[in-house]
Amino acid sequence: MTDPKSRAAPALLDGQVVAAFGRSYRIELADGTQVDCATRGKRSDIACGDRVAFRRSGDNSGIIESVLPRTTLLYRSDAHRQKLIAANITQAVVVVAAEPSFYDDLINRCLVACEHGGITPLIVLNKDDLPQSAAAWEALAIYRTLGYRVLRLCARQDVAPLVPLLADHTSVLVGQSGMGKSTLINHLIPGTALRVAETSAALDSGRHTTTGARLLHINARSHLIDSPGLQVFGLHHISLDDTAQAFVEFRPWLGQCRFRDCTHRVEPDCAIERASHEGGISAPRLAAYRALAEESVRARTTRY
Ligand SMILES: Nc1nc2c(ncn2[C@@H]2O[C@H](COP(=O)(O)OP(=O)(O)O)[C@@H](O)[C@H]2O)c(=O)[nH]1
Ligand SMILES: [Mg+2]
Ligand SMILES: [Zn+2]
Repeated sequence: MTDPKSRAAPALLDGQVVAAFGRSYRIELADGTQVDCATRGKRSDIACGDRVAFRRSGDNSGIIESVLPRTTLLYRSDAHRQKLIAANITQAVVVVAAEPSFYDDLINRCLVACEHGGITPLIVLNKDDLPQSAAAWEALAIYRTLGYRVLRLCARQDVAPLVPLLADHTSVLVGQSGMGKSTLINHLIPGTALRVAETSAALDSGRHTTTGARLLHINARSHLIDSPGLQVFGLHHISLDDTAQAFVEFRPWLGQCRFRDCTHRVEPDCAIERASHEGGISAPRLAAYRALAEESVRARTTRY
């Protein structure tokens, strides 16, 4: 007699995605065992950091059956698709450097994504050994004024200033390629040996590096996710209202415009516009909001 149970599907197991490369995922179980998993069909809405239920299909392989509810999700989207960056993170470390030069646009987008997603942002100016760093630090004053934490350090020499800020967090490192994210991780978690300095040829041609995201353990309670370099950060999934809310210095004035559905771009008697004239909102931040608002309005009037 065959035991009916021997033909039953393998047990459902819980694990966390610790590496996401295309549609391949490495899942870690609570005991530290790792299993390489695929998804059913063309499902690709799984991010590094996700907790999943999976079944083994072989010694070291498995199939993901479902994604467990997330506490947070950091993702970007353009008109056509969304790209998950990391899940279940509590903090996003936005890494910038004086060389190659960084874009305020990307910082603002990261801040909006964090505010919207309930993720604590932290800005790190890396490569503080470079002479151009002093000017870069000044350029970041605007974010310090808003109350964001901004740290300066030299990943190659000393990552100690960052260590206490990572305690008890699952942090994702985000930023343009070449800012030193992999260098930071290699120094924070010795033995990691992430590839440093992806070839600039790949960057120049505008292609994304194919490297996926990886989750690494600093200790039992603190974890880091290295994400591939971000050159673009579309926020099509965030509504106009939510975008305005995500600009923290707008909050005291929201709801005081003449029109209830004011988009703070062109409308008369706009409280945000007034606040910018009176100095409560800086010109670059208002411009950053308006650029995002234009994109949002365009995305909603173009249907596909
Ligand atoms: N001068 C200087 N260069 C650094 C520092 N940290 C990283 N780099 C260099 O910046 C380049 C990009 O580093 P990488 O870690 O690959 O950046 P990622 O693309 O953000 O992961 C490499 O050539 C690193 O050696 C630093 O603190 N000072
Ligand atoms: Mg890297
Ligand atoms: Zn307004």
